[in-house]
Amino acid sequence: MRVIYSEDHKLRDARTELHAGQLVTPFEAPFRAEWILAAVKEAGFADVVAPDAHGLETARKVHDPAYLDFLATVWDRWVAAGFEGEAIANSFPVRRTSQRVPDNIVGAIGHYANAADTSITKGSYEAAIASMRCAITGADWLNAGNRFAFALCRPPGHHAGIDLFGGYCFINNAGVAAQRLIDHGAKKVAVLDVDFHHGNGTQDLFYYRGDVFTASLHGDPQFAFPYFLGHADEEGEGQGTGSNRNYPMPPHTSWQVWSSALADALARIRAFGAEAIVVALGVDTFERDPISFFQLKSEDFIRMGEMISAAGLPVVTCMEGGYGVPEIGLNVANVLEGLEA
Ligand code: Q9C
Ligand code: ZN
Repeated sequence: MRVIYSEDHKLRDARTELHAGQLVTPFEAPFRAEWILAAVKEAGFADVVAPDAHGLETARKVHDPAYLDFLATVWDRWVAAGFEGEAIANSFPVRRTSQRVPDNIVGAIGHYANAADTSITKGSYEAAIASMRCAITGADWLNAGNRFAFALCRPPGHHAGIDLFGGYCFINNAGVAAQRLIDHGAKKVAVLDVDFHHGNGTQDLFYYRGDVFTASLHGDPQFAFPYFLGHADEEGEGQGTGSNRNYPMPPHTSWQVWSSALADALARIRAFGAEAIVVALGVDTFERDPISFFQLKSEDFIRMGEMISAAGLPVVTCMEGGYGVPEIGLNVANVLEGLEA
């Protein structure tokens, strides 16, 4: 298992998250990657490397280039407008409104936001680029003929859509990794999203494409973020018809129920003919995650890795969510151990 990690994740260190009507210290914070890295090393995964210095070529194939330009410049534009706080979207193009991009930075940030929970700060873009580079470097480890890589991505990516940020995500790292595998000759790949939250961004990237199968296991959007996508009847459209599968599950879902959804997703990934799996790994399915409502226990994450491994395909795992509690590190290490078992 090669592990790819960049210190530059620390450049993403916001002071504020709009949560429950207050500006709180963000759940998605630098300690997460530090705890995960320490636990992964402690578990014996010692092959830790820095990512290669990739540009935006791959990201431009899954994101709107104008959106990537926005991410690169939003902080400077916010500061130039004279604002002193962190950049938070508060006005949105919703039903029956124009979808043109406003010149004003407050309008532009609303246009590109799918939630107001993700304050943009100095360094957020640079950290998102470093995170994306981890994912690409992980994909390239598979392209070189290896079976397993773990991209310790931070900030996470699976809520970032074609031209949308939010849910703590800016660039869709798992989506970029999938594109990288395709660009290096894979005809079909799968993104398997086991984060507690629906992978709405990844679904958006590939919804009309037949070369990337997307499956997401998550809290039912009737009860959980991202609320507006993730239902079981979203199956892909056009060329992508049948290439998206959602497994929404209710509060208190335990391993017994969750793992049967995983088995179904893995069977469909095999039937699709995927040559590799990109796992969007959130460990916010853990029973004591502070913002989620599933009941997985630490030992369940070993079984999760074993089940994914039994599909027999190369796997690049990209870090997504998992918050607050010390067990996030152990739970990630357990997935990696299960994969290699
Ligand atoms: N303020 C990931 O796990 N906010 N993102 C929900 C807490 C959004 C989670 C309520 C949660 C996003 C990558
Ligand atoms: Zn999550």
